[in-house]
Amino acid sequence: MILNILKYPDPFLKTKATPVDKVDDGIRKLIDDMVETMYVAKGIGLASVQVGVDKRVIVLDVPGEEENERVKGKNLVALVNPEIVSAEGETVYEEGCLSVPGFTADVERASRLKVRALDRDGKPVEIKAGGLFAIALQHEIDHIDGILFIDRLSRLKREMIKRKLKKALEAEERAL
Ligand code: QAP
Ligand code: CO
Repeated sequence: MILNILKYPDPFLKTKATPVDKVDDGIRKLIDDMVETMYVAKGIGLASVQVGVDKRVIVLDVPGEEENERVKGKNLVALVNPEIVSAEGETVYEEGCLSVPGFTADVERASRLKVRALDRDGKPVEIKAGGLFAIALQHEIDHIDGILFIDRLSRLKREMIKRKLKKALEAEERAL
């Protein structure tokens, strides 16, 4: 089932989501729906808060280094209750977000990290990440803490993007 993706400035995007206490069939259905929604929207990551669900679940499908050898679904990861246990280094990447459509901005993040989580069977997993995968993990974990990439920009840049987004939204409403 394809889910509706909430767009900024929807106040639900500020939700600090609740941990999942049991990975059951309901959570697995949520994961499947989120994956389907992410692919339809042509995203590389999606968090439960973006589809209006107050649970700590993220899905990612970040292209590998060897683009040519990539098989669809090969890089698919679904994590429940993800936690960053260590982070090091610094990197800057021009990020976008399905909840902030049409906008990108440079965001500074850690370049390498270790994440602990539960997989779709409720089994504990530990992931070591670098490159774009590490950036995407931090972006999605931010979402389940109610943080958008625009919240990590300088005040000036953030206000500029917010103003443009509001204008685009008003133009959309006028067209209806
Ligand atoms: C998060 O972002 C991310 O504006 C995933 O018009 C971002 O999938 C991880 C998208 C950067 C790592 C680096 C955005 C699609 C998709 C748009 C996305 C748009 C269409 C964003
Ligand atoms: Co996002």
